[in-house]
Amino acid sequence: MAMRVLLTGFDPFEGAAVNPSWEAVRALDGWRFGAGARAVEVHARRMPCAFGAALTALDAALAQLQPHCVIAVGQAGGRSAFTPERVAINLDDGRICDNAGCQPIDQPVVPGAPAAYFATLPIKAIVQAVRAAGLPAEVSNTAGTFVCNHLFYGLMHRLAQPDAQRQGVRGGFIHIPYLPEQAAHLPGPPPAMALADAVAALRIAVQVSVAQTQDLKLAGGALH
Ligand code: PCA
Repeated sequence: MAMRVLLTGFDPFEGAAVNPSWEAVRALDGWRFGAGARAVEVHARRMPCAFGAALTALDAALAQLQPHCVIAVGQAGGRSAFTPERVAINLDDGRICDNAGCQPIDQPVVPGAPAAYFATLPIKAIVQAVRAAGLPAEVSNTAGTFVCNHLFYGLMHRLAQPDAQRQGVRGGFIHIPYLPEQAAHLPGPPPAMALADAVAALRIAVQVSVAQTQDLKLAGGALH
């Protein structure tokens, strides 16, 4: 029985034609590596960029695949690196409307649930391994307050429930930069990461996540 890894990416949003997160995770759909007890199979699923609907799609993917590890991925336009997120907060505060036209302001993702959850992926080990491959990576200490944080929080809340805990299911979220073809048409222009590089970094994140349950004690903080 192979270990199953669920990767999620998002629909394009804010008028964009593509979302690098879906382009990157779908490139790894069906990827298998390792053998015997160490066999791993990767499944990619596309999430709507909408509050609520994203968690409905996540629930369907979790129920169908029963994954051992979940890595959700989203676009963070303007970032210059592959950024595993440290913390999900119990807050929806949309700067813009989601794809369903909703813009919740200061609402909890899950009423009455904890203020925050930490990712349970080895985020510093991922950053170190991605850098060792020659690609820019750093820990991020905020996933924002839009649909990415919403999905990340919803995921970690589900994984904090006793059945997921008993099974040792781990999860987290990684934000990735714009694709060069997006940045080319934006004022600035903002930093970008080629799709092949995002896919290579994600491949490393999957391999490190299944191989390592303990994170490394490396500095990954920020002053502000
Ligand atoms: N990025 C947005 C939502 C979907 C995505 O790819 C975010 O960072 O919240």
